[in-house]
Amino acid sequence: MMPFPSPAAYTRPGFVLALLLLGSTTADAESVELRVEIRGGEVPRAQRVLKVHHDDRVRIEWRADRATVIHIKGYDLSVHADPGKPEVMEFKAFATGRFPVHVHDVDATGGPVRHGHHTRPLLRFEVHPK
Ligand SMILES: [Cu+2]
Repeated sequence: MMPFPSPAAYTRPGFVLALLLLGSTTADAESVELRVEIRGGEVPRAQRVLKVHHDDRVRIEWRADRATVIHIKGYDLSVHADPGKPEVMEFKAFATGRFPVHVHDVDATGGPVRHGHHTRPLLRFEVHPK
């Protein structure tokens, strides 16, 4: 069972509650629901590492305050979130390791601008062995 953080633990001035962890234990893998809110291209410092376990079923809801492409490097997953339109990634944590998550601004065609990989990662997605 993943710990269920109290909302107060994640409250920071200027940020709405941005991360919610919901765990449900089964015999094998857990389902992990994460909710991440990006403001001004950042998440609060306390949320810059997302930890799950190998083979977990992961659902991440991304919210952003401007048009943003969110990209988990290594897993090669990306979504395009617009303000007021959260986007969801659902996948199995098939590979262990530490994966940077980048955000990209969106160009006129709606595609990602390349420069995102030259900036600091938004956060790191960690998949730990069981
Ligand atoms: Cu990227």
